[in-house]
Amino acid sequence: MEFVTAYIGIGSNVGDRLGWLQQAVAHLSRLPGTAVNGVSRVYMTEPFGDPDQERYFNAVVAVGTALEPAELRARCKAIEHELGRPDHYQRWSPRTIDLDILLYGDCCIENELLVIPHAEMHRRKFVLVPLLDIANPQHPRLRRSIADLLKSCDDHSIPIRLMEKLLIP
Ligand code: PH2
Ligand code: MG
Ligand code: MG
Repeated sequence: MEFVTAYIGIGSNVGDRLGWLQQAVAHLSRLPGTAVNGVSRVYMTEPFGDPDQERYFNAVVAVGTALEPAELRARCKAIEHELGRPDHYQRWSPRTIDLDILLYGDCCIENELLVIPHAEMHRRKFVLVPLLDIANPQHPRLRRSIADLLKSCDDHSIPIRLMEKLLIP
């Protein structure tokens, strides 16, 4: 079986934010053909897009997976569903849990269902900062490292470190 390293951004700004992140990691670790190989620190971040809501807790998870990108995305959606998130959310609305595939190996995919690398990841400190905790991969479309993207990122918010490690229940 071929395993690919994928990075998944997780975020929550409703209810027990840390608890949702922990549950998301636990669910990811139970996916078939998938191992959690790294988890970033947890950060508290300003809500991007709509400042008038609770601050987010954000982290990034590295997985080694034999799941194809579309299957991994479907599994992430199922985890969101399992953790009480409704199917349809308005853009920028608060959320109990959000799982976004950021990178999937060196793959560049763009279709109606799936955009990998995540289209906005290079513009968001709440993604770049935790991702850099665990790895500094090359962005396969922009052909720049995560550290390099962070240097020129025009998001000037400052993610606040909350925890050194996300404890997996
Ligand atoms: N997710 C969003 C919109 N805005 N802001 C922060 N700080 N963190 C997020 O995870 C986030 C956001 C949509 O998914
Ligand atoms: Mg998101
Ligand atoms: Mg999402």
